[in-house]
Amino acid sequence: MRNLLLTTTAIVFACSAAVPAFAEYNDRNIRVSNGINADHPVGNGVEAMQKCLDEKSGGKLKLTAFWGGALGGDLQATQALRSGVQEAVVTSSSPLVGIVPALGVFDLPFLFTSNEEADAVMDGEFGQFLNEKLEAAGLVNLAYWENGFRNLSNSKKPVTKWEDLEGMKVRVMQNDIFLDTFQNFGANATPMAFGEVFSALETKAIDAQENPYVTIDTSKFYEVQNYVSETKHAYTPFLFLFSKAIFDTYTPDEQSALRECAVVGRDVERKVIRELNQKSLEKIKTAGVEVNTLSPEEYARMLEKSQVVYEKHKDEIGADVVDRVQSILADMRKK
Ligand code: TF8
Repeated sequence: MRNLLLTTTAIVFACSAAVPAFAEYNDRNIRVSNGINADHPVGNGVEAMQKCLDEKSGGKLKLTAFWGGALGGDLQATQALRSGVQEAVVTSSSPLVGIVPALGVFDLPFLFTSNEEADAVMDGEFGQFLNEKLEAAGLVNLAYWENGFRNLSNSKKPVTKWEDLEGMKVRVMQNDIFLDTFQNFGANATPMAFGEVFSALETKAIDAQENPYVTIDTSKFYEVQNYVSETKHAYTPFLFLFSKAIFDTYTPDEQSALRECAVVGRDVERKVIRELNQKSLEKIKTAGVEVNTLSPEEYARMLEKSQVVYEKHKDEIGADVVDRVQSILADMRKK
């Protein structure tokens, strides 16, 4: 009898050493809020992320998405994460500079010149470096998704050079770098939460706003704007943020499933948004909006004109942060 007991114990021990402990998943309802609408590619990303979570957790980790700012704007939702009352948000980095000043690096005008540069910076050690700053502020960034290169729309006239912005009432995000960028071009820049933009354009309280083609399409700005100028003056990322207070209560399996699946969602979202970009542009044109690009000369003049914005904001972003991204980009451009 005693021998049998010993043998059984030995077998149990042997098994537990060889087989990893059973993955541990609890039922979790994860609210993810967004300012954009469900037909934006973030919707495809969330769907892909859910599929991945279903496979890993056997349906226990559930995302519930809220669109169109239903749980508040980017900043409000992010504060709800920090105080642990909401799980997740897909937000632009720009409204969060009051929380993590280093994020302002992405607001610097004309920083990135291609998707490849943006992806390499976000997905590499620089993105990780910023993630550590976010964590210290109570925010776990699961992955960088794409918002994209921003273009200017307005109801007044084609913008082909920075001087055309003189006196134009342009809505900017609640962010001093964007404010200065447009003021520096002579515009009358007005910070405003995203949720108010459509009606402000419709009532002509403002003339202009700037966002990627896909947002101009899915948020229906093209219905209340006459001109779009492809300025590509900034590439702003989306962050898939999780409340650190809540994340810390999850099991290691749940945490790694969320991290891995956010990357799966990211890849789908980026693929869809890059395909949609061209279709959104066609849709905007078909709706009767006049679209123009900038000549290389005028693009260079805008870039040149914007250098003061770099100087003015470098210290508040963190000189080390700005130098670091610029040296990564310089290395990439050499190749
Ligand atoms: C902006 C941003 C927004 C996004 C969206 C609310 O212009 O680009 O479009 O953050 O998710 O405020």
